Amino acid sequence: MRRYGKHTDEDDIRFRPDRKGSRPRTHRRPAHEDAVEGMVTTVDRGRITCRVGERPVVAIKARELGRKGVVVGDRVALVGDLSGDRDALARIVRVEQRRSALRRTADDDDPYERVVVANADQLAIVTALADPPPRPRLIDRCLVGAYDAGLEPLLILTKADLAPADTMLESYAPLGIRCVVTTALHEGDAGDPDEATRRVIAAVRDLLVGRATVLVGHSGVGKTTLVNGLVPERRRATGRVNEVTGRGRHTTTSVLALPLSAGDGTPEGWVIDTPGVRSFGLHHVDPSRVILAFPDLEPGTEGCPRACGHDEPDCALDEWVATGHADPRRLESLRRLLATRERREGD
Ligand SMILES: Nc1nc2c(ncn2[C@@H]2O[C@H](COP(=O)(O)OP(=O)(O)O)[C@@H](O)[C@H]2O)c(=O)[nH]1
Ligand SMILES: [Mg+2]
Ligand SMILES: [Zn+2]
Repeated sequence: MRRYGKHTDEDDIRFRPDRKGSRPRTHRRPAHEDAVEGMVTTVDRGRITCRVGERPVVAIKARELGRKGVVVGDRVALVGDLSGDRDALARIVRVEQRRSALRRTADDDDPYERVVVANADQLAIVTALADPPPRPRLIDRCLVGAYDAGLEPLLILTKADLAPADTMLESYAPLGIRCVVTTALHEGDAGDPDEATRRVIAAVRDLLVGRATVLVGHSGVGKTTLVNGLVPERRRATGRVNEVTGRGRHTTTSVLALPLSAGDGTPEGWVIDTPGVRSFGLHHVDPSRVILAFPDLEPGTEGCPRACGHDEPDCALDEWVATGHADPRRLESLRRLLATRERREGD
């Protein structure tokens, strides 16, 4: 199968960490009974930062992991120096089985797919209403990517202070995606946010609590600004970066997971900032998985010819909606999403 052909790294995980004492082990592996669990929050070349309890711990992959990839969101087992002190270095001895994997290829012709984030629950597609203008095709492609990865999509429309959200909201209504509109957020807002900002942030936060959410979207749409509003500790860190670089703008260069704190240090979910994407390659997507996101249409595909692309004259879905089984706008949306795989970004 194509999707696992080249990169088998995440399929050779042999055991799970639960049920202490009764876990099956391979003979080759050391036991690492004292290993502690952590979650990968960022990867900078070979250095992997994990959150262990409330501490960030820097680690490298143990040799025994071989070429297995470690990405943000991975649950790992660590040994070694877990103090989190400067210069302390831990080793990752195990990567647990992934619950989900958000994949993308650079473009549709590129068979090399990378896992961007592991174990996320939700994909937040962040789109500015203006500056930069919305790019519906990119949104559609991200939606297909989310459905394929089994992540629940969420649409975040930013910069409503610059343009109205109505048209965008209408166009995505048939898909039944949850949407939230944010307005007048500003990067580097010093001090306490005003009441209006607090309300906007609280509305977004409500949709993120209890889950791990990846933010994707074109550069400049306001992802990092939003993350900073959600995770105030991050805003302070960003401020320091700006002082060092002397730049007015902080540009995100790598994937970074931040805990949505409950105030007492326990994470109430994760928000994962990513660098801007210009495209979202869908080389790996199987249309039959996209249809699973349309439970109202899916049963109608039973009458389809084999390997139906659902855009051909004898597709059974036309009949399905004509006989009132589903809203025709839903079929239109499905077809638009499926067609987005064939068209190039920016067409
Ligand atoms: N007018 C307006 N500008 C915003 C808003 N949110 C973010 N911005 C600005 O948009 C620019 C890009 O924001 P940034 O968070 O770095 O975008 P990212 O590349 O998606 O992370 C910054 O100059 C922000 O101040 C908003 O709600 N309204
Ligand atoms: Mg950013
Ligand atoms: Zn069909």
